[in-house]
Amino acid sequence: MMSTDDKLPLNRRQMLGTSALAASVPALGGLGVGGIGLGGLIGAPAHAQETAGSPEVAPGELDEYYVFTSGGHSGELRIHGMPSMRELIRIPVFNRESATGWGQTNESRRVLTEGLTPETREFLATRGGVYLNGDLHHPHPSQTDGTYDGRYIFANDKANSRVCRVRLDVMRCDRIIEVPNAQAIHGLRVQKFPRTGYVFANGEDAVPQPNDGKILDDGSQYVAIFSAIDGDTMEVAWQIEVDGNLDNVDADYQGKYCFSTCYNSENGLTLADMMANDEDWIVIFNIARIEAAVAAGEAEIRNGVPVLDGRHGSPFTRYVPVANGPHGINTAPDGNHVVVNGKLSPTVTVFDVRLFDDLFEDKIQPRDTVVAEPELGLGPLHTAFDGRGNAYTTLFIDSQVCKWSIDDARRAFAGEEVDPIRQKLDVHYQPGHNHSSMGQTKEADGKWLLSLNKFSKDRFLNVGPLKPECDQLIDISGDEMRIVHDNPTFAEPHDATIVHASKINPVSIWDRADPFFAETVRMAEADGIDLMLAGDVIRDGDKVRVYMTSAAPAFSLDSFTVKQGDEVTVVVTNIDEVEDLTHGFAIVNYGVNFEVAPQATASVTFKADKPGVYWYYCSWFCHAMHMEMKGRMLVEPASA
Ligand code: K7E
Ligand code: CUA
Repeated sequence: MMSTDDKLPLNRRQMLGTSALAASVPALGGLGVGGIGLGGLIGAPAHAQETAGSPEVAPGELDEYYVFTSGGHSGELRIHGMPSMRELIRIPVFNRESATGWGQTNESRRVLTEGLTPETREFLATRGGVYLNGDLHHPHPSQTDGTYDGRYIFANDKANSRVCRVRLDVMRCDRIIEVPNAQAIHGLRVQKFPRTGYVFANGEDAVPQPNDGKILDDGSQYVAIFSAIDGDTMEVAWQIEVDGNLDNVDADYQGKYCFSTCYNSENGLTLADMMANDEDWIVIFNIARIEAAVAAGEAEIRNGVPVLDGRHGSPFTRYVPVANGPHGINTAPDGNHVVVNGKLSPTVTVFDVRLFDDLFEDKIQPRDTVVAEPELGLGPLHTAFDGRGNAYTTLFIDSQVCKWSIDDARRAFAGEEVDPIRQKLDVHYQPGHNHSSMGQTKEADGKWLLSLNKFSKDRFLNVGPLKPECDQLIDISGDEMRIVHDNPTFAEPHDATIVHASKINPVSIWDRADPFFAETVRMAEADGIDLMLAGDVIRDGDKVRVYMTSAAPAFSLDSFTVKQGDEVTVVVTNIDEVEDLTHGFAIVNYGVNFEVAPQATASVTFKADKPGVYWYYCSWFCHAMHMEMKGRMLVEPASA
């Protein structure tokens, strides 16, 4: 077998080497706790701190921040409270979820299917109609003028090339679209200014265009696609073809540029090929030029989407070389600096967005936009900011967070004798993303840092071969970083957004006019049913619609009768108006369960193909008589 090292330039091997990356995985313990000696900077101060940060939130007290955490290949979105790090709720998105019926109710299936391409719908027809998996990495709330506006949160699905939108008023996903032409939507960030606006989404993997059956075993004929999705309509506004591939993305605070990392400028199809070159690049997108070209009709319409060619030489893009294998890309809250994390290089590369105008006018060379390139340690993946000029970069291989000064890094780059590194702190273990409170907005407040560590190893009771990840809360309010809390998380938070609670204002009771179940309300109206008073069975050929209300502790129907072979739709409306009084509807041995929150309507459609008596019951504990909240579905045999 060919060693990848043989293909790497010597300097890259010395800096890190693929062997070091590979070796780090089995050798985590050795690299994790002690760290690699670097000038006495390593290690959390063991003594008590004078700084204020405590993770304790007393019983009955509320957290100061919402943390929107990705569920990775669990496919869901989660909300934690910070600083307690208590898990508050899970919002199903790309997954199938048992407690809420996500993926089973008609309302959720509408969300899961209506944004799919016709080809995908056909593909799923024999697979239950919906995807059962997803890989949600990057949850990012909508912004207005550089800070959160409380409307939506957007996220990617790497596994099935989708982008979702979750409403922050009801904390429910209301729209999922499949992004055509692109494959494996990975990096996702939102337009910060003037508002969101665009949701920027990277198609990580290059494929033949169109991907209609030609294999083309030469990667140079594959093309990766960058997409801008309109966050209001959830339609793809435009796409642009790039050279190489696309990993992570971020946007500026001026509304002019967004930028992505590329770790496979080689268009390689194997690990060795992807790492072959000494350098990869970031690609910068000029939003105004792209919009003008789309408006002028210069784009090719491909699968319904305007697509422009942004490969080398295009007026829409600029490619800036950086060391091999960059990963995260993060805009600082100062509005000017963009940090590209080296991954395979121990450096991060800092760009100044104020130089991008000159770059696009060809007044300067691509590398002239680099203003700093500090060497921080092994495996820099992502960077967060405190709003006081400091950056915090995760070092995957060193199992550390490195705090450094952007200003000092600039001075060092300009030739001054100054060390930009302020502190290195061991984390446990192998951090990916990290996040600071409000740190992806111009309101970064520098209080908390969350390190999302990929391995927990010995930090928790052993639960067998499959172990949780480990999220660590770090107080960054003082001069020194200090770990104050560990919490395990299930597979696999990649990314998170920490939002001050004042920005988020969810409702407690559904509005009866909510569009989420409007289609079901329309169906009832067509049947002449008032859902708030319903207790009806409507037969329409072999389709049967069963309408009932739930009010603790009873459904309005004690039983209903259908015939074997009928297509049955059960519609439940929760007429309780009490906060937190959610009911559920489960049919025993029929594989049905869903949740109906106060004033909501939810429905499910299934084939009544088994005759007999089947009890249905309320599955969300709602009342002292919750156990008695039930009834019978009577399925008469077809022969009767
Ligand atoms: Cu670094 Cu998908 Cu954001 Cu994971 S990516 S770590
Ligand atoms: Cu209604 Cu339990």
